[in-house]
Amino acid sequence: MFIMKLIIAIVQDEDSSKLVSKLMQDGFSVTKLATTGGFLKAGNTTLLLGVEEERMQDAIHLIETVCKSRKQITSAPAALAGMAHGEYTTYPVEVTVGGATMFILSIEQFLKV
Ligand code: 2BA
Repeated sequence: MFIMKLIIAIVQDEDSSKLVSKLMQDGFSVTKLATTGGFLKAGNTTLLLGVEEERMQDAIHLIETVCKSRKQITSAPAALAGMAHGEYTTYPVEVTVGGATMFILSIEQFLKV
């Protein structure tokens, strides 16, 4: 019986098509979810990959290769003194985007019925 892992990978939308294509080419099964980051409040992509343990490092390496980390200026909300309750302005902040945030879980059971 195969030991399987679940990789939950949060990636940038612009990296997702290329990444899914490469994963599929390499024989991985992928589910792609449209998600939203809590900080930037912008769309990102969450991929679910159920992989055999022995292929897990291959999948992680592919994700690392395709998803490049880069800096981005964005605006963050800020409440200033004198503004009415619920009113916000924004200020520019530099954030690192790209790369991938991965959670790796052990799969207790993998069933297709
Ligand atoms: P967001 O929450 O939109 O965050 C986008 C990027 O903004 C983050 O990149 C990080 O560089 C920056 N950032 C996030 N929170 C911040 C804060 N409080 N102050 C300053 N900068 C902040 P990543 O760390 O690469 O995360 C990319 C996306 O991955 C996140 O989008 C979120 O959707 C997800 N994510 C990251 N860590 C997570 C976690 N521990 N649990 C669940 N989702 C996570």
